[in-house]
Amino acid sequence: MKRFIHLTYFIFILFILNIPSIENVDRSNFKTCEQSSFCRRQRKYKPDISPYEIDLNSTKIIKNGHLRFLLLNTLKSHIKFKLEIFTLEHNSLRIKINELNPIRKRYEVKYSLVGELKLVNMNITKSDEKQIEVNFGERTKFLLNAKPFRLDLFTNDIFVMSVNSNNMFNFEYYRKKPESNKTATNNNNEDGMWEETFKNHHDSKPYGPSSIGVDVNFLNFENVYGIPEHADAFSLRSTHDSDPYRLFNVDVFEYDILNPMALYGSVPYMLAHNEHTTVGFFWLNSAEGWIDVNYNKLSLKNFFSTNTNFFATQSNTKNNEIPEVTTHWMFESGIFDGFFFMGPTPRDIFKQYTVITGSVPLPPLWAIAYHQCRWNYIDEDDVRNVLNGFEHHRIPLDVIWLDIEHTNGKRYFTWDISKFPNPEKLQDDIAIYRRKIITVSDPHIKKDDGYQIYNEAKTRGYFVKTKDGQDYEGSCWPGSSMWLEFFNPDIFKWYSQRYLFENYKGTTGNLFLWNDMNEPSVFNGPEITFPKDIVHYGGWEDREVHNLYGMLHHMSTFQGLLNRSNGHIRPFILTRSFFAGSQRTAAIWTGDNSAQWSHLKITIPMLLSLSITGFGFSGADVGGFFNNPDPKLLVRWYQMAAYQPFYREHAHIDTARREPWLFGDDNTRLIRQAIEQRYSYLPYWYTLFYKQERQGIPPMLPLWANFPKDKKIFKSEDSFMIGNGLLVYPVIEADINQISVYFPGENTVWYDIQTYTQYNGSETVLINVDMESIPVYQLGGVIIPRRLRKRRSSMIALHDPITLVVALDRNYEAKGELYMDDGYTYDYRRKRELIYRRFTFKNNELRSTSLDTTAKFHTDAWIERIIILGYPENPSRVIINSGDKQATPLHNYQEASHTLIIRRPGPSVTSDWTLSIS
Ligand code: NBV
Repeated sequence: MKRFIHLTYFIFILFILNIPSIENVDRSNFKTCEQSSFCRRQRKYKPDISPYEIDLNSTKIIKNGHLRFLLLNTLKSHIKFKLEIFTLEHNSLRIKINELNPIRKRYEVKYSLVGELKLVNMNITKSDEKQIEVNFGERTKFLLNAKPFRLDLFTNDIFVMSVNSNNMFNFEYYRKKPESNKTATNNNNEDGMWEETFKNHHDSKPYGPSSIGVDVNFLNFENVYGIPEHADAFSLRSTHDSDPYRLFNVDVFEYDILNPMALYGSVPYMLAHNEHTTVGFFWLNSAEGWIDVNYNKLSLKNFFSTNTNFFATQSNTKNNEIPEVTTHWMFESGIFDGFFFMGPTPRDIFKQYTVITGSVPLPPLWAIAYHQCRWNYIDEDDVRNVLNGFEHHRIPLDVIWLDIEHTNGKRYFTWDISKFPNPEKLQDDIAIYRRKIITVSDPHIKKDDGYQIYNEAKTRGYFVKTKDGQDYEGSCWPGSSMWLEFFNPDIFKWYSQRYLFENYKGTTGNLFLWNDMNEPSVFNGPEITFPKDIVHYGGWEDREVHNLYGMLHHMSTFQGLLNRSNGHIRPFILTRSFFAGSQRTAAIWTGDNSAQWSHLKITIPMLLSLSITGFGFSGADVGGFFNNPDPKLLVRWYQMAAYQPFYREHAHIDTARREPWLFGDDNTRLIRQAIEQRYSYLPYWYTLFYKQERQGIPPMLPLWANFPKDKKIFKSEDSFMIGNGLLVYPVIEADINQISVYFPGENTVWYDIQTYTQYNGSETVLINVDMESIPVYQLGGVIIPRRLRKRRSSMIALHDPITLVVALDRNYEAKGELYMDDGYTYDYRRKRELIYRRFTFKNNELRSTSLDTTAKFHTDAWIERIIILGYPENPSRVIINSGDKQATPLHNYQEASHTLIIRRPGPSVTSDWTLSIS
């Protein structure tokens, strides 16, 4: 019966969306740049000289670190803009441009920023009527040119970025609708300024044009990255022959890969990297955006002479030409609010962006372990059988998920009691191995007077309104639905309270949340989402705030989960839609991918783009959401995702069941091994997630983040790193028996984590692979903590002993860290109940010291094994000193692989100790 209902929905959706085939996305549901009138207008704007000029006589020093100027459009002299410059801590700069006296207030995003930004002093080193030059931060400066307006930015005296050097700054000020245009026709509608129709959807544009375009150019760079979410290359491709990259949160059914179409989330943040510097540009704007990317050569001859010396030091200043990436950013409304991160190192950039927008907080330990999901686990028996399957096949598992069918007719916060008569008991049973359950909660509310949430929200006027002030009604999974107005703080709070135990009946402290469809997805809306002219709280049109809706939804859910434990237990939420700042309260996944090798492959660039733009906790559906993976693809997916931050198997309701043991014993074993590898590295992952909270460094990194000078890897997207210690080259092609592995870095040495075979840096090696292989290498110089005992879940392994894998570099040295806490509460912050240890190997001694002496955490965990890779000879003696105790643990030396294994050295992970080898 359910199947039948589902099928009816499905056909209904195909009908509404006009989807002719279910194989691929129907692009006609989504606008091209040509069909989005502001993009069309901005894209063709390119005057020879920019009409925008700064009146330097207007310069006002508001305070040290904050300047204000008047910016004029010389073609429309009555329109004035204010340009503000803020020099921020950590080598960052903020530039805001807004109309001086707009006839309608323009929207400024506040939700992405964490608190007050700290200003630092600026030093005006030159100022005349043509330009001003200002030093700030560490060897960073900007040059503001008045006529025309142009901003040049320098890191370590090297010219890195410029704004409006291609004259594309174009600010559509708010204006009164001309009388003659009141009944707009094609002729007097000034290219879509006053209204616009897409398919059968009419956008009334009551306030007319309001878009902003600007060029931001990266000098001496050949690669730019970021601006997720797109199913595209990591090093962004030129859009010369395609549409620009689009940022507009939408639900794309069966998305295609390798194209710039918008997806579920948006982060208007781009990074550029070369062998000297990493820089970033973030335009805080929540409206629909488009970004063109072009790779050029810039002739120095045509460049203004004063700056030529800034290129002199650079290696590729050949033939008086330098590479340049020109980017053209276009947003439909809002203000120009640009942040420039001046680096110079990749780690500086991660810090700089996350100081502004926040970093991913340390998740509960179980959240970074393995998750089993499906649309849908049908009923309580099904859930129990799946859990038994994990027992029977000895596969570790931490979380089981329930999709929309667990509810009573897609009424979120309810249960279908015919299938889940006793959800609390189910959750208690799941908790035996400290496992968790996650239920889905979407933002559309079924229009049904018998549904309490609907009734209350309706009576209180809590739904999003149309331009005429009516409750906006659209269709989604439950049929006719309405959407909650999260922008209103009262509604935000009210929604968060729906998660309280007394309101969300049948739930226990063992249940966490999944927010889906929150772009939002509206089956019969324009581009499957809200009409742009609906009106949110405060009178803002969806046009202005569209990309924030999903973020507010999951932020409210986060608040709700936090309240359930009075702020004691770390929440976990997975969201599909996101914006800059979402990383503070939710993990994300890449939505409805497909069981194809090409989708397995694209996962790497997609997750890397997310990682470097703040989303260090992200993943893709293992196996592919749509369609059925063949066993090889499924196994390869498990193997790759074991080394990606969020690790969840998930599948569409119409796919064949896919639990790990359904593909024959060999494949079950391979999947088990992949998941076991994930569990064995959890102490390392957890330590990296802690560092991410503290320093903004994501656990999954592009190779260049660790080897910034190695030019061979600037475009790599077949491999990635976990922290600075593990290099992962997953097998992402069907039927191959060799892969080509490039080991980055000069003078580095790498160790295969299974065989301990050594490889040299800067070399490419053909590696033989079979279905068992997950090519992963540990960098010499790094110590990695692991847990090698096999357990049912991460949480019951919390106090298990640790194995240290010490990979020696060419100087026979190495270092690493271990972070531990209770795995689920905030006591690590409030009571400092944590352990943060440093391990250093040098001069034949391995030492464990505390990195945080104020911290305390009780654990019985001890060091049960130390594996030293690249040790040159069989030592005669190994002694360990811990406090006043001394021991001589057994050791074993493997000549062929130069591996020294020390068995049961015995110290507690909390104590200081020294291991001496002679
Ligand atoms: O809730 C059903 C699905 C969910 O399984 C998937 O992960 C989401 O991305 N949801 C989308 C709605 C329907 C998709 C066709």
